[in-house]
Amino acid sequence: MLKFLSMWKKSCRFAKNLKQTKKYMEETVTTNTATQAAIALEDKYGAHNYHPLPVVLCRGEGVFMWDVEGKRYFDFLSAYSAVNQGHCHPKIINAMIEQAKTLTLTSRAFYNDCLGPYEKYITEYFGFDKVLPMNSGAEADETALKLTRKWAYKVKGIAENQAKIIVCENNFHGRTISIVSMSTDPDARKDFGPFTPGFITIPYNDLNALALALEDSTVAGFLVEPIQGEAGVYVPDEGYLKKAYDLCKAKNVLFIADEVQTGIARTGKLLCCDHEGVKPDVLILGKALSGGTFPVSAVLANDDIMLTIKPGEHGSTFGGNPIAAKIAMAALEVVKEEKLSERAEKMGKIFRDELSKIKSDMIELVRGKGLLNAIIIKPKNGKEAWDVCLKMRDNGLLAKPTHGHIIRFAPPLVITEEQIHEAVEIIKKSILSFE
Ligand code: IF1
Repeated sequence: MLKFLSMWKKSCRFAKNLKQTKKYMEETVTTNTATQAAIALEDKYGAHNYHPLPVVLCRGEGVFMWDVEGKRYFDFLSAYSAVNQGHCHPKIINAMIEQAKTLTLTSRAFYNDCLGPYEKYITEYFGFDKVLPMNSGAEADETALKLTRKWAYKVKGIAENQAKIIVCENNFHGRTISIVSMSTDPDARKDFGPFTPGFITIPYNDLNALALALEDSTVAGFLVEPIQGEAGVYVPDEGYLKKAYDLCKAKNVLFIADEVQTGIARTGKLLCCDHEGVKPDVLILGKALSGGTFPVSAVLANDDIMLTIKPGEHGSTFGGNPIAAKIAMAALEVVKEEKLSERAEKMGKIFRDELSKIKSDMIELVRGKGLLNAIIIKPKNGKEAWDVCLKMRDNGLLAKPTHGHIIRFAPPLVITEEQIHEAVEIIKKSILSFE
């Protein structure tokens, strides 16, 4: 019986895959063989852990990307906010090339002449005593969790193995086992258990729930995204972050901000927490720290927290490598030199204003901050967010749906006002084509 059930499940999955493959074929039927060949190759040799929009890109510059057929697109995803400084920013690429020719990796078994200057630069830039360099966002989140636990035992005095960290429903912090242990998304968790204990989950944007959870004296930290990205650019109420921070302070609990997606000018301030004058105890950065050129992430904190981790207790082969150090400095310089926070703030306002002028009942809601925005799509005549994204692709703009009915719009922050208007015209034309 069990065997039959498992065979049945397998055949269902097979049917679902077939259906998806058929959908791919239909989606790509109008495109040429170079596109089809590239997609077929990934399909055959790559794990099927993504469902990309059928477009094969081969070049990027500023706000644009080009596909293998020579067609140009506005990039309205920016690799999930990694490419804030624009594709292939010359200053960042130059820093990368120069360092790549000189010294790439020493490991942290030795000192190198790039890491110190970078550590000085980034800590002064964000106003913290210390930085711990890692590579991916998930690793930086993991680092923040370990750091918070260490602080709980060494400083706060919580009994061994008892420390808890409060997290929010619908969070997204990455893909590792401990991070999916914090997740409430069934796709992220299902069949990946057993999970890491020590997390308390509360609803996002709910101060009462936070206050209640903070009554537990074994709580060491509160980990929060200032805007929930994966949840569909869910912006909390004004004042939420500040009040949450104050509640944490009153209970000697660390306020840990995951600014991997919201940080580095994306939302119209250097950090999203800056909108409410909150300085996190632990700050997590990734993505745009390299301008989308290299995996570079970081955790920042002051000495009382950071120095609880001792030599040998944490690290990574590539974290703080010379190329990453040079790239990150260049990427952060670009943010200042090109006033990207101010740009994101100004362009974001124009973008949301223009979007809300589109008269279509398919647009249920426009929301966001700076240039991290989303629209909620109400399906019409069986057409949903995915179809809108395909249409926008045909019209020269790339964006990706999330949760089936939300489309995220996050162009590189170097976008000009004229380009915003041009992009909105494409979005408008695409949505109105379903009327
Ligand atoms: C994927 C979403 C965005 C993040 C926050 C940590 C990480 C991320 C707040 C981990 C990563 C990504 C990863 C990407 C999809 C994506 C995403 F849709 F899933 F939510 F951006 F909106 N903290 N976000 O958003 O960073 O380890 O990936 O470097 O395909 O998983 P990472």
